[in-house]
Amino acid sequence: MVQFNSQNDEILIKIVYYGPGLSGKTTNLRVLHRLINQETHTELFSVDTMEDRTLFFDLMPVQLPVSGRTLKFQVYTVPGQVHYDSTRRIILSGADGIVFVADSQADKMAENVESLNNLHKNLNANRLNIKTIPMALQFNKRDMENIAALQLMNQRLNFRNCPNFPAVALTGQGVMETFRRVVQDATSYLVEKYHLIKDPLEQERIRVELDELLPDRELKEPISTGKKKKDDHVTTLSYMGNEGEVTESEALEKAVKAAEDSANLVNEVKRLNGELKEKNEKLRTLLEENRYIRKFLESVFHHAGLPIATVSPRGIITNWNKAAEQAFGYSKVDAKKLYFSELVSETSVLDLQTLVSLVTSKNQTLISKLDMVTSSGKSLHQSCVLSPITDDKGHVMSITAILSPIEK
Ligand SMILES: Nc1nc2c(ncn2[C@@H]2O[C@H](COP(=O)(O)OP(=O)(O)OP(=O)(O)O)[C@@H](O)[C@H]2O)c(=O)[nH]1
Ligand SMILES: [Mg+2]
Repeated sequence: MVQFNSQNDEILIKIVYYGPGLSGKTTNLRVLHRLINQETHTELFSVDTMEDRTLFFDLMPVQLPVSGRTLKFQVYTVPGQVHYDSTRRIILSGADGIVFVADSQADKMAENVESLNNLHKNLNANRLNIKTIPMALQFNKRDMENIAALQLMNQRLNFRNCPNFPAVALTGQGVMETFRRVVQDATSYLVEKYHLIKDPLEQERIRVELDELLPDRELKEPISTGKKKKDDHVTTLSYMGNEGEVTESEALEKAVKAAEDSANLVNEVKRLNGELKEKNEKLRTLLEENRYIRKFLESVFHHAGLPIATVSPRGIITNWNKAAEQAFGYSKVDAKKLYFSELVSETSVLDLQTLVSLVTSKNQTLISKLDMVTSSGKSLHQSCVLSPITDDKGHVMSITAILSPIEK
């Protein structure tokens, strides 16, 4: 189902894990989820299972940034149980790459062969060709007793010389190798088929980058068996219908689409969360800088050699520095109970009112001489610089008065 989005250089590729029941398909995805999740924070979705068996499918979106593009892989498993054939057929639709997970136990050979035939039939039903579709074989459960020799497995199952990997999915062995190979093969197949990238050097770069993005890694601890989904943070999509409805093609198609949509949505939300975190970080830095600037200005204000007051548009003193305390004899607390005009002698009050209304209406700095009085009634002749402090819209919020003594 390869899809391109030329606007943001996205290529969407669908990989399907196929194979008989209990061969280890879901286990492969759970391992990949743990190994890949560290960088890409993808989610693994599972549609509710009966006794841990896949009822619908598991879905894991993997997003890899490669050579300035985004390669988005939707990785699915099908249910292996024989009677879920229509589910398998629908999930195979539009597949760009297949991993066939075979069970290595000798007595499972017949089931492997049957499942491979079933894959052939369902690919045909989707107009896909088992002889050409990019495909890897995984011979899983190599840790078990009574397993078939690899040579025999190849003879019986590897009908077209596919790349093949022995694996113990439970411990992670062989899981990444298989996935990397099918990702590489599906990507190059699509790149060539649709002439997505013409430059062979860039094609080679993509191969190298994909290898780097999907390196071999040890699983820190083996995947647990039994009731497992809890410890791996798998998002379980519950299925509420009954058996009859499950096999309805339409219902299945809708479910596949809905799961894809919700998987993409979850990833988008994660991305947005990441962006939000970054913005919060920037905001925190800005606030910190702001706090620093504020402290600096406060210190300049309080320790300035000249008396400085800030005055509200109604004329009440709102701030009062140390030099003002010394010159006028009012503490900061007392000064903040006064109108600025109360510090001005009767002869200058009218001058002050005119000055304040001019500063406020014209939004300008003005200088004037004022006769002022201290708390003890002593006259002070002051030069007064009145400047407006405005908000973002240019409205005057406050006025600063910087005073300096002058000879009369
Ligand atoms: N010993 C051993 N057990 C494994 C290995 N891989 C998977 N299993 C176990 O095999 C059982 C089935 O594994 P799943 O991954 O659920 O198999 P599946 O192919 O998804 O099965 P369905 O969903 O029913 O088709 C689980 O109990 C796994 O723990 C392995 O490499 N070795
Ligand atoms: Mg399964």
